[in-house]
Amino acid sequence: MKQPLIGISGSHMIDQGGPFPGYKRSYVNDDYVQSVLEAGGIPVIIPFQEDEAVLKALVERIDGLLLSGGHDIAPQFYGEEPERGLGEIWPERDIFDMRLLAFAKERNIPIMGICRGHQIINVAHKGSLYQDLPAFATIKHAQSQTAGLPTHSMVIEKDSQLFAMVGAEEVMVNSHHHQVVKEVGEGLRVVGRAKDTVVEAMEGTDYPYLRTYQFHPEMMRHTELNKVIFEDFVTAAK
Ligand SMILES: [Mn+2]
Repeated sequence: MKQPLIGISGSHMIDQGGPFPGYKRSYVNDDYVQSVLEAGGIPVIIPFQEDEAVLKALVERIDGLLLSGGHDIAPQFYGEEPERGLGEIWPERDIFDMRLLAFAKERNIPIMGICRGHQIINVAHKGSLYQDLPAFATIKHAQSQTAGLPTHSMVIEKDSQLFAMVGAEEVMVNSHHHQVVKEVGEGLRVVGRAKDTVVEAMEGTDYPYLRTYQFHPEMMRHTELNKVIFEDFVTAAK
């Protein structure tokens, strides 16, 4: 069967030193690329840019969309003022990701969101976020060590697609976030939570394939969880 083309939303990196300080580069973390490859897909980086017609034409050529991690979401997109704990924002990328999401949904292609991607999908579905870890989040969600190391548990809803994939009610995940889903967006349901109730995974309820993860399965390469999540997504995109 044809290998599906998986578009991965890109970010910018600004050179801090070297021959071109301040120079802008388009990129995604290599773990996204490798995880898609290992699952049998053909990864393609979708560079950040603001031409809507080009984005639409690009999404018409892919078989699945992966919204990747990055900056905090600008709170203006869910009707809030910035709070002190908000991190760096990039509203133009929020718009870029929301356009990719809208064009992908027009085509009914499989969509997966990771970390910031999970959050932007919630906001695009009229949900909201805690701008910084709320008081009830007592588990360490910014693990500040080895990116792929699973450090906290996630409890999975038994009637979910995630449970069907993982085959267990509990699994260990890594954690690199300080924003958290607050109100769950329309057409989404929570299917995985940390034991402090922080939302770690969601699924679309009225869309063929929409999965979101607050943790970073792409960084957990060589784990069974990485394999099942990416194989499920790439297979759905075939
Ligand atoms: Mn977490």
